[in-house]
Amino acid sequence: MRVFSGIQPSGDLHVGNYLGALQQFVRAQSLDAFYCVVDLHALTLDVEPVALRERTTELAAAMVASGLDPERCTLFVQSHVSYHAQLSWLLECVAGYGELTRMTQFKEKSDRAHGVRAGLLTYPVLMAADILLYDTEEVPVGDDQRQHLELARNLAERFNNRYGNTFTVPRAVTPAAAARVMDLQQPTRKMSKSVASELGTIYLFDSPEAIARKVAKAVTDTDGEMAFDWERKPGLANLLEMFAGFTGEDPRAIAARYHRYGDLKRDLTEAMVEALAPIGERYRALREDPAQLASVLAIGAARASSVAATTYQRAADAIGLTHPT
Ligand code: AQP
Repeated sequence: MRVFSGIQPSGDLHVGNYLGALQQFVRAQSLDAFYCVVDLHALTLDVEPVALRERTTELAAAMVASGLDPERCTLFVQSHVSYHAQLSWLLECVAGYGELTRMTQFKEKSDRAHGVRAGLLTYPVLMAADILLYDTEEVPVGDDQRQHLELARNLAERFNNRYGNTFTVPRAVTPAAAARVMDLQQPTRKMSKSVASELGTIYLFDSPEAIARKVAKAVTDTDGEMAFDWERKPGLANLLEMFAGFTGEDPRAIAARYHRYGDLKRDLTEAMVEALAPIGERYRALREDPAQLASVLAIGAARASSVAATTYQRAADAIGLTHPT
């Protein structure tokens, strides 16, 4: 099964990224899985060059620390493989302006940005190129990326219909629990890297004390009824889903075991700390050997390039581009 997915170096990783994406990446890793630090995507928002470089390395280290084994899967940085930007242009000439302006993430992020960059509008097309370059069948993602996956499918089908069978049509795979982790202070808003919400976001490398404090202060409700109900009790449902994401249990079964919110919060903190502490330790060790990480990424880029070159050439030929002779 060919698998591809990526994460933007747009800020510190949080438990939403871990449960929605990273944990799935680790489960799906094989010699046929490609995982990518999508640094070009991070340029759609305001970011300092020094910070982008630093975050790119940090994110690659965090992906390895979370359990990705570069011997068992291909891990690389998007901009190290030039075919991503090249295929993106071909697909931009297949995508419609209207369908891009209708993307929910574009609407939300352009409302927040000061001066909207054209890349913010076209980045779902680059994401489609990322995926289609690897003849991807499955894309493990959080629920917020479903709409972008639908666009990738539509572009693949449109291209195939117009220019002949070129791309595999991919499908999104989301986890059973915690596919959309919400902000702990505003449980109707997605936990996000690029929106500052200190108390509402649990970062992958938060200390056990910080995790305990944030979970203890998480907004719930006042009736004290223990029930898994996103409509009536979004704060509690969010905690139960996170608990389920970390333990593999069903959120309803967890709710049935508890009577008091405080007990649930205490045990959720324990489950999180138990899962995240070893990741933090591995991360700190990896950061001490930047040369080793750079070599892993160079091997990954070479492997990814050889696959991407074939697909790109197929697409370029199909659309009518010529070769130098
Ligand atoms: N809150 C979340 N719950 C579950 N999954 C989530 N993901 C992101 N937020 C949550 C998943 O993490 C992966 C990383 O995607 P990305 O780096 O492209 O960022 P994003 O989807 O735009 O979300 P972020 O982390 O909040 O970043 P910003 O703030 O930069 O937009 C994806 O698989 C995503 O679904």
